[in-house]
Formats: sequence, structure tokens, C-alpha cells
Amino acid sequence: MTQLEVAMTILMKTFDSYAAMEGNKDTLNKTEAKLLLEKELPGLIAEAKNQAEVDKMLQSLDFNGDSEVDFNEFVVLIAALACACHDRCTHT
Ligand SMILES: [Ca+2]
Ligand SMILES: [Ca+2]
Repeated sequence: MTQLEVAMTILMKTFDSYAAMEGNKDTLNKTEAKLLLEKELPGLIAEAKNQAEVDKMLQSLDFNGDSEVDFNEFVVLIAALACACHDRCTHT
């Protein structure tokens, strides 16, 4: 596999392993989503100043408003983070 393929596989596996912890195994509930962010994206959590901001971040992830984060919604977050990161890395 190429590096990009490996990266995509890791994304899917990471999502699946957290999504399978409780309830619906295809989606992240609030607890699972928070845990994933804390464990896998600690830098992002560190930028949030308080719990309310983390909650807001999680809420903004849930585009269809069903209180769960599905894989599509998760990928949008990752893409947004990658863009922000790319901007920061290439324009400084
Ligand atoms: Ca779940
Ligand atoms: Ca949702």
C-alpha cells in the first residue's frame, strides 16, 4: 500500500475502534467522540480553552443533528484540520 492508502486505512480503523465502544458501532456518540479527540487529537483539545468549547466543537461536527458523529462527519473534521494545518505549515 502507498503511504496515502495507509493513512486512509488508519483513519477508518481509528474511527471504527472508537465507534464500536458503545451503542451504535458505526457512529460516535458524544462520549466516544470526546475520547477520540482526547486520545488521537490532543493538540486540538489543547487549543480549546474549556469544556464548553470542546462541546461546541463536537456539536459542530454533527451536521445532520442526530447527536452522533458518523464516518462522513468525522472525515469532514479531519479534512478541515488537515486544511488548517496545511495552511499553517505552508504559509509561515
Ligand atoms: Ca458508538
Ligand atoms: Ca450526525
